[in-house]
Order: sequence, then C-alpha cells, then structure tokens
Amino acid sequence: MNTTIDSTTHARPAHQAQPERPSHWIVGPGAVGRLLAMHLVRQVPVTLIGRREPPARLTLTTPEGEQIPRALPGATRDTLPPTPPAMIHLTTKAQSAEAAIAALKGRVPATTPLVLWQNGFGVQETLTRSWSGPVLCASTTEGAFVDDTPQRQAVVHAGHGRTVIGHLDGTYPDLAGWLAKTLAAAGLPCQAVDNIRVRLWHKLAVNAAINPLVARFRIRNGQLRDRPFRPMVEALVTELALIMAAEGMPAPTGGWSALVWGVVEATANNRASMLQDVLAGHPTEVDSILGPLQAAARRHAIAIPRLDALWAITP
Ligand code: KPL
Repeated sequence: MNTTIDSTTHARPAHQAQPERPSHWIVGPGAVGRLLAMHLVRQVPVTLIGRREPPARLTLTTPEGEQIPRALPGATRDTLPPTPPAMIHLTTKAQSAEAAIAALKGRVPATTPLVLWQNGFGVQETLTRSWSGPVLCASTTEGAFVDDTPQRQAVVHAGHGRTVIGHLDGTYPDLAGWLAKTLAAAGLPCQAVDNIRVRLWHKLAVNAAINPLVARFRIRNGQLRDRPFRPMVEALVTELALIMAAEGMPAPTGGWSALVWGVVEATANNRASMLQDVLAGHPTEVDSILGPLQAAARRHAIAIPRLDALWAITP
C-alpha cells in the first residue's frame, strides 16, 4: 500500500487518513522553491531540501512590500525526514532536475507524486516516462528572486502571477485538482488543466523571446519594448511562430506577438530568471529553453538564424 497518495484514484491525499501528515518536500531552495515553501507551509507540513542545509528561517517580501519572516523545516539529501512525503516538488534548475531525482531514488516510495516546476521542455517528458509515480508539470508566471545578505535569507515575490498544473497526458486530474486547490488556498492562484503540454510550449516561446535577450544585454524585461530591442523580439517571435505551427501547437488567442508583449508588460520591472543566473554567475537554462525549439526546427527543416545566433552567444 502506498504510504503517500492513493495511486489508483488520487481522489484524496492519503495524509488526510493518517495521524501524522506527510509533508510536501520541495527540492531546490532557489527562488521558486522558496516562494512555494513560504506559501505552502501555511497549509501543509513542508520540508525544503537542498544540496546544502537550506536556511532555517526565511523572509518573504510580498509584492506589496510586506516582510514576513517564517521558520522553515529544512534538510539535505543526507538528512531526509523519516516520514515519506505526500508529494515532491522539484524546483531545481532544469539541468539539475534529473540528478536531484536520481539522488532520491530508493529513499522515497517509487509511487510518490512528483511536481516539476522547471522552465523549458525536456526533463518533463523524461521524468514523466521514467518515474513510476504520477508526474505533474507546473507552469507559473509568479515572479520571484532570491535576496540573501549576510544578515538574512530572503525571497522577494516580485509580482503576482498564476500557475497551471497538469499531467503531460492529461491524466491524474484529481491529483492536479487537489494540488491546485492547496496552492490557491496557500495564496498562489492555480488551476488544474488538461493541456499542460500546450501551456509549457507557450511558456517556452515566451521564455525564448525574452530570457536570452535580457540576459545578453543585462536589461529588465520592460526595456525590450524600446529600441534597439523591440525589433529583435519581433524577429524571434516570427521564428518561434513557425516552429509552433510546425509542431501543431495552437496559437494563443491574439497571436504569439501579443502573448510575448503581454508578458513583457506584466513583468516589465522583473529581472528574468536567466539574467538573475548570469548576474549570479550560475549556469543558465538556455539549453532547456532553446534546445527543444532548435530540435523541432531541425525536424521540420525550418531555418531559425536568429534563435541559433542567440543560443551561440548566451552563457
Ligand atoms: O518566466 C520568466 C522568467 O524570468 O524566467 C519570464 C516570463 C520571462 C518573466 O521574467
């Protein structure tokens, strides 16, 4: 019998029937992991897991400027809690996701539900096929960044967004619905969807049009609206629209250009995740974002000179 969530129906988290409530493990204490932990901990037991011991106390700065300090149970892969989790949220960078899951294999029930929060599209397909339990994918427009000083460890919730959750094959709707409700109750608006693959590809297009450019020129998202960047974005959108059409991805209402400019507008003040990585000297997610797009373009014999050139110069 699965000790986490009933793997046959997923109608109800098993922890409701257990005296000791298994926690949500959040693996990857970066901006998204911290944001998730600081919200979820108000609703369910949470353990934040890192390669090194995560900070025991974090401060959340809300988009309205409020400072909320909270204690947060943390662990490393060597000090995992003895009670198996209800669910594991994987919030590492895309390039670290598979190694993080490999490190947990054999140490949690193989049927434990996974939720993947990575940008790009690659690890979602791989882990959905290789993990025995249900794998949900999340796509979020919540804006957040880590803001650590020697005095305090913090996550800044830079802008409100929305999250959608679902299984790549549209299965496990009850599990996705339950998680969406839990996240919404914790203050992160969320919806369970049956077309997460399309949502992830739409986000991929948005990330490809914004992230490498802002990382290359070290600018905030909103600066893309001005010259000389605006025509660069438009040229990328033209190539992206060709790839999406060839892949059979439905265009968003209003078209690709409107989708990208809508996100630029809504996140004008943000430093995109790829720029944050470049500024912190961390590896970027460029391969996970541009890689699947380039592979699709090659499959359909579509020339994408602008995306190719951007990939070549992005760290
Ligand atoms: O998802 C983002 C990111 O920073 O990775 C965008 C939408 C570009 C917002 O900054």
